[in-house]
Amino acid sequence: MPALASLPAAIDTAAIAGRIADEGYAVIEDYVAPDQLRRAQDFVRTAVAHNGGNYLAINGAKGLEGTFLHDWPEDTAFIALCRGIYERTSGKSAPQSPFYQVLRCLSGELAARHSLKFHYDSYLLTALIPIIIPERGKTGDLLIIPNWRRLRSHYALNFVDKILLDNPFSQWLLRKLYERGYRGIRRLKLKPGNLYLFNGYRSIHTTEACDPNAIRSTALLHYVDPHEGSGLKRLLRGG
Ligand SMILES: O=C(O)CCC(=O)C(=O)O
Ligand SMILES: [Fe+2]
Repeated sequence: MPALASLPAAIDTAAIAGRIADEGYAVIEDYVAPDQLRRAQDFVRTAVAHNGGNYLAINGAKGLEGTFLHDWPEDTAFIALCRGIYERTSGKSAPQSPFYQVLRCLSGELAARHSLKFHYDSYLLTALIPIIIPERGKTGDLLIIPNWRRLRSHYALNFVDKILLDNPFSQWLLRKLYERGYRGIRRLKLKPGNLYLFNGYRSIHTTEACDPNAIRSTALLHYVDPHEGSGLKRLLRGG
């Protein structure tokens, strides 16, 4: 089965990389075919219902059989797209690294705990496909301060960045800025089936809160960990 909607023959990865650099993100509208999207939505609704209406996350493709999410990390067109963006952005040839995949389903009381946590991703490129987005009330927009930091040459510097961001004061400050409508924090209204691409490693970002009785689900593929070979990283993560 064709996993995703077929792309225009000559998808312009240079233009997409340019948009990510200049505007902070790029969108490919209706990337997922409608029937594939519906199947993934059914999967999420069932999974959340089995979990008592509560938050859940699935790492990797296992368990996602029968939905496009299962085939997505192996999809040739999608891999070519990410490799192209990576090469245009970094000027280097893309490594043979696998994607790190997560399916997030925010729902129920635990949803709040997984919202408004500003962070950097460990991987350079983040590809996000919204599966279900609430249409009313708090819609769980993506908040992003694009391309806020550079790629760090050493894991130690990256680690310091993360500590500077992941502490109560910085989180409080960012939430205040967000509440006051600070313009540096962009707000992306997400549409199911679109593909959103941004530099997750370089951009401070998070999910806005959404109503606990709604479901907000996104599928993420993270591409290229620049500190993969770091001994310090292995040491700090215990192996
Ligand atoms: O679900 C989203 O909109 C973003 C999630 C995210 O940033 C992450 O899982 O790293
Ligand atoms: Fe993230």
